[in-house]
Amino acid sequence: MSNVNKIPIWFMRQAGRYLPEYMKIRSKNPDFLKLCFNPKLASEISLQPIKRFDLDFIILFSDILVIPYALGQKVQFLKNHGPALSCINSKKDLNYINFKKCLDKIANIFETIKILNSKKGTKNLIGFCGGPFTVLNYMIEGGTSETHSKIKKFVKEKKREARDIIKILTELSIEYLKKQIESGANYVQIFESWAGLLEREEYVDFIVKPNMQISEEIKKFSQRTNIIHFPRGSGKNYKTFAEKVYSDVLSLDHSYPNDILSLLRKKKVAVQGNLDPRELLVEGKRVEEKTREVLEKFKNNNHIFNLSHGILPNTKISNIEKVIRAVREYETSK
Ligand code: 1CP
Repeated sequence: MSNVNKIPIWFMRQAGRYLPEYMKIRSKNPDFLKLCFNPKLASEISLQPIKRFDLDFIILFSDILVIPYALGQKVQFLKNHGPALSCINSKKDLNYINFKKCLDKIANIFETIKILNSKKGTKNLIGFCGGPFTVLNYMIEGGTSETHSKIKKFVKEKKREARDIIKILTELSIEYLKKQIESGANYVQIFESWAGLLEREEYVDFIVKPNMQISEEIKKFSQRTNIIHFPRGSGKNYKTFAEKVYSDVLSLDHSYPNDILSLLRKKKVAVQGNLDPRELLVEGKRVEEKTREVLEKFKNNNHIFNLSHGILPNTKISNIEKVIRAVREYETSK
């Protein structure tokens, strides 16, 4: 048995709509992007779940869609609808000049990180961006999509255009993460939430290669920064990803092949995950049992406890508390 001391815990989307203290600020700030660019409020929101639950990681309050905004695309968050982006079909539809100008547009985010860095104490501070393909997905779909038909068609029929935009997104994301690290983030997570849409050579071209480039450049820039990758829905491709892309931590959902755990041990990559967020909606003791199942599954790996995707808006706070208690009890029982 590995030496289970403290199992670090945080929750994807830990700052958000399930928290009344978030809703209080949100109700007075109807423009979501403006809220992301308000360092005082954004840092306060980032710290809300830490104050309530004493979690081990603070995550920057922002969104992956600030990158299309920085590139000049129109990005809005509509009430009860989610993101809405203006239509683009090629690199030419983005009238950006250079990366410096793009990052200047979202520079307030770095101020938020600086505030968090001054208040983080012994906690870790996570900066983040979307994976290039995931950001491209929203740029082409124009928002949330059930079928993802536009992006699938785009990568098949307009491969060159797709490659061109992915190249811009990859390079801009690298510069964006570097600035977050300079401002105080000691972890960065790359949310490749729609990795599962691609297979075979498209997975290699649009998921593996851009994420490899991000890891290489970030490690060159800062050895001590920990990189978390989350290629959600990768299924059997999780192994290809783990073999090719450098990670300090790999976040797993439920699609991963079992033999990845020994591969990650060999490569000294920690596992992050993977309680299903839907379990947090269920009453009773089930959530504690499910938490223990996750802890048992990963007990031989270095493990950061988390979910397999973000907290859902109607999650009960008491269930989050049950999960945290179950993790802490598990530690002391070892
Ligand atoms: O209405 C509201 O108050 C906004 C809800 C909300 C919040 C709280 C959105 C809209 N984004 C966020 C914050 C956010 N988003 C964070 C920081 C807070 C934290 O984690 O505690 C992070 C890391 C994200 C990342 C993000 N945004 C992802 C990747 C993770 C994932 O969920 O797969 C994606 C895909 C987005 C896009 C996005 N932002 C918001 C919505 C509704 C969506 C679309 C999601 C979808 O397509 O289903």
